[in-house]
Amino acid sequence: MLASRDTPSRERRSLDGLWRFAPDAEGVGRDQQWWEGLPAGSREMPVPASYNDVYPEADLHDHIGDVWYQTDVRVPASWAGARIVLRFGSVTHRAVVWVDGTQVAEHEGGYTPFEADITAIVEPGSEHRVTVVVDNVLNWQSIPPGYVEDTPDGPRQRYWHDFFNYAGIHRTVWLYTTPPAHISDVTVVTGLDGSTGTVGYRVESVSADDLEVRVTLTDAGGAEVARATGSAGEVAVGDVHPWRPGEGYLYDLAVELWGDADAPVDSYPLAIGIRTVEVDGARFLINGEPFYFTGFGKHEDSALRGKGHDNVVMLHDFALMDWLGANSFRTSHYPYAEEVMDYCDRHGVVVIDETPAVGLNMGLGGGIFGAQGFTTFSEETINAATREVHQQAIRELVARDKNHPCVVLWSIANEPESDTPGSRAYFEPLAAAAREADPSRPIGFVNVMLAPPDKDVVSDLFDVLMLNRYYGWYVNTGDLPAAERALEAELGAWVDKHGKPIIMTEYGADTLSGLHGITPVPWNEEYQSALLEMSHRVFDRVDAVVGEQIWNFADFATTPGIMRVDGNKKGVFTRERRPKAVVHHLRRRWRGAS
Ligand code: BDP
Repeated sequence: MLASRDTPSRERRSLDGLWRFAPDAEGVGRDQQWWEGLPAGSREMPVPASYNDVYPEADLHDHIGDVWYQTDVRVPASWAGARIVLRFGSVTHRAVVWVDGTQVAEHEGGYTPFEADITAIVEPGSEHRVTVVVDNVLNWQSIPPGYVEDTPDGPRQRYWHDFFNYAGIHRTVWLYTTPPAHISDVTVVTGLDGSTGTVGYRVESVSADDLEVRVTLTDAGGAEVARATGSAGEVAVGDVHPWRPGEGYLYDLAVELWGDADAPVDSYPLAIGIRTVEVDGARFLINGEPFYFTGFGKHEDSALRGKGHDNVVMLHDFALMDWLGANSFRTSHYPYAEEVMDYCDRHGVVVIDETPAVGLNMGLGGGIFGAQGFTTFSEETINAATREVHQQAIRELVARDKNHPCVVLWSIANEPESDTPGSRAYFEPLAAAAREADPSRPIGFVNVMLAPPDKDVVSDLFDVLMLNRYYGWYVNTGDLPAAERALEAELGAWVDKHGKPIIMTEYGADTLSGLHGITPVPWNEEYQSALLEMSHRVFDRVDAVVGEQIWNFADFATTPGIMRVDGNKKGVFTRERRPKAVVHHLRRRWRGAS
């Protein structure tokens, strides 16, 4: 799916700002047709943002079910004759959208964009009402899954993942135009052969049978380096400047539809990076060279905004990662905002791009992260219908992010059950679907500690091993010598069994900022440093380890639990992005700082 862009043939208007807002605790809004007008007394809500932490009431923080957003927008008179589209960057977890009295869109899944062609409904020059009902319920057929328990005190949302169920309109809402005959999708796959780069492209368009597709590639200095005509083809770039980790060199692929006139009917600029990604034995290659991932598992999470995209938080986080020398991160545990992906393209930050499939594991947590006593994969729990939703989440992620050079690996799930026949049956078609959606990139899933090499039954379906391991924290707690031996032994067993590259996608220790001790003891800052230093010693001894991404970049909000102190504290920064002592070790290790 293309992002909305300003081009000579396209215009756009952001609908971000304060919308009218009404929680619908009784679930009556759909029957009462609240799209005709929200009930009296409705409040305001910023877009984009999570709604949970904006007002002080616990009821809204813990709301389950529908909330309604509404705004008015005047469609510019100058848009007469254009195709007009309403586009949402993400609405968590599902949405129905009306323009005035007409339903125009319905979308399942909280982290990928969707849009509606509203040309037939709106009149340029007039004002129109846009209404969105946002449903945050997690059920057995949602990704991520959950269920609502009826208790004597009312409903309670249960789920198996370790971050707060923030909801709302989390990303920018655009109203934009295209010409009636327009470019609807572009797919680019790049290659390198010595000093020559190749750019394979495919353009899809609508109502454009009589039009010619022209593509022109220019370098970062604006000089044309290649051109071609036709809806699919390949162009070669001599003396290519590849996109590299740490250096996000981008070319511009101008895609145009031409008729008889002396200007294109439609034009769409796509920033592309020319690079290759490949798994070779136990090595992960970018542009044919071994790449070692350093960085973090992150969250889209900050005070007040929750999961609402915020450019200040985004830039500050990237500045801190750069300060540490981190070259990569994983979009744990859902696709991040499109602005994030664009930033990574421009700056050469390497991304492991993950779907929202987290918490597909009823064996985890022993009651800590939620209710237990379920079978993960069964007719009544995670079933064929869930798999369809999961498959759609994979397709939508690839459709959105396929052209981003920063994305080097798809992660189709985090810590799912992966040691039972049911898990194999569940994942086999999904691995195939991911490969079909994008044959050009490696795929993987993130393996949980409960499924070590002698138990795991799905890793052979994937190209890399991504391992989350908590030696020294959840096991061998406080005993780092024992943790060191156990971690090294397990990594050795993975090497013997699979011989694939291993990326350590999580390891770490909850750490209360400001808590110090002469001796490293769990929860103090000295222990976080000691645990990470121990882990790094082990990684350095195992050749197949090609990456280390610490859990987590920053402390983040979770559901309440006896293992959580005002959230998960495994950040190397606090939630306010103040450093913990371990950052100095990381700067020395990743940046060579003294
Ligand atoms: C892993 C999860 C991650 C948790 C982390 C932890 O992938 O979401 O936050 O452990 O326990 O199970 O801190």
